[in-house]
Amino acid sequence: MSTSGGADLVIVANRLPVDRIENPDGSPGWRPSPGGLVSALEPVLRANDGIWIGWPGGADGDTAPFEAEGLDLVPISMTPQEIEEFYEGFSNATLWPLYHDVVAKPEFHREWWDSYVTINRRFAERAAEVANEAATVWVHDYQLQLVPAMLRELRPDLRIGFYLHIPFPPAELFQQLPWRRQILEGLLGADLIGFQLSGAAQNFVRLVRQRVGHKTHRDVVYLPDGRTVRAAAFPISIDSAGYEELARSEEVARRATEIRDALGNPRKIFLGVDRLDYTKGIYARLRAFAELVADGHFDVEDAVFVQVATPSREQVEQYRLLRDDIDRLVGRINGDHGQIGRPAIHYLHASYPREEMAAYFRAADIMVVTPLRDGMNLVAKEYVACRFDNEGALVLSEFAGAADELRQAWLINPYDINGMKSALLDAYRADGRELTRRMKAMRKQVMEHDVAAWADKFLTELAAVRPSHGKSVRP
Ligand code: GDG
Repeated sequence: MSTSGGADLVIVANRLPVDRIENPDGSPGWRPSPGGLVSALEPVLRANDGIWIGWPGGADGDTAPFEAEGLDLVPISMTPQEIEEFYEGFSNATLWPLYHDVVAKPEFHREWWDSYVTINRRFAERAAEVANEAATVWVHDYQLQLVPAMLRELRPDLRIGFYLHIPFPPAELFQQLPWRRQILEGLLGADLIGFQLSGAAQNFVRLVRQRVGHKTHRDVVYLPDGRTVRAAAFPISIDSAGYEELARSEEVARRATEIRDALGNPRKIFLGVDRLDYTKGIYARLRAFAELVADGHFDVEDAVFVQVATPSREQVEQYRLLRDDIDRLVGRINGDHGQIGRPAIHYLHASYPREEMAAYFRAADIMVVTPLRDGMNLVAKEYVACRFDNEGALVLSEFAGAADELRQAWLINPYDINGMKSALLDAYRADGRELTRRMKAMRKQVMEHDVAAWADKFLTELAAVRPSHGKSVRP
């Protein structure tokens, strides 16, 4: 933040990039939350007197800006009722399922919508206060789709970008939303709207033409006031070199060996790593594996499945139901196929440090990523980045954004259990040459397109939409 208290670059995201912790002396403190977004944006934030606006989690009312890990942070507070209606409700029980192919039924409640508007306004007003004249504001994700238009109204001098991390649904599904027009108009407040895939950008442009009636040509929307908005794909990535470096470390190598030993050194280890979310296809994946065991293709000496499911959105009913379903399925599979001290599925409902995840990636022979729908899926890319040995197989859903880039994975339709079973078997049986051929090609893609390149491309193209408007951000 400059001495005037303003910033030339403002990131607006639902969450701040830090987690609350308790210091050894019992005082409260902050720790940077793990994730590529923070590490990608940190250098740009530093170079541009940047500020990050977000919710710190929890329901305290503190709104004073603070510094943590050298980042200038501006907290947005929410009451318990707002958390319930805006976050658990409209964001995670309306928009999340609607944008993921309606794999769960979205709930539409007018009070939730009212709360969504209130909170979006709170973020927009705060951004309007802290942004310098002609600054760049980059708004993130589905929780904040109204912020671009609200902010533009308050501060027409700003350059505004928006990035959607999750899929943008086809018109046929988006149409269900009672507030569809408001969402489209909210997004159109931005100069550039980024999506994971070009199909999502096309869905958006088509909806704007049909529902709002604006003129469009290819990826550009022409507004009646003469302004243009571009909607394009910017597939997100990871800190690829950072993951590779971690995977190469001795501690991670040692821990990977320890993990294999603890699992009884089976011939092959299958691995799943996901937030415990119904979009991730965990249930069908475990069933496919269990059927392969039941069919006699392998027993617990040959193969085990490790599923790490990170706790997520535990206040939302659908997530509690999913947890019960998975608990029951794992219990049944292990009851049917496990041996004393050797379950078929090792199920960990917990979250681990990055180093531990890298050790799992190194220990696993077959990474199984089978979402029913996923914007990108970073886990698939992290696995690839960790396999500097050019070994390891990736089984990947066609419905993850990552499938567009990782063409050499064993691609599957997660709704087709038999197809999934044969892909798991093929990956299990593949010889070293085949694995290396595929992994090398995927590594080229992931190592050459990292998250820093993603952020750089988005900010460069944001500046190019209306070159004479707004200051330039230093990449
Ligand atoms: C959304 C979109 C899009 C998971 N468990 C642990 C842990 N993780 C990390 C993974 C990965 C991240 O969390 C999850 O990212 P994904 O991309 O797989 O999925 P979402 O959380 O749904 O993310 C998605 C993404 O946004 C980015 O735009 O790709 O499509 O849905 O980095 O490694 N990390 C640690 N411990 C865990 O236990 N440290």
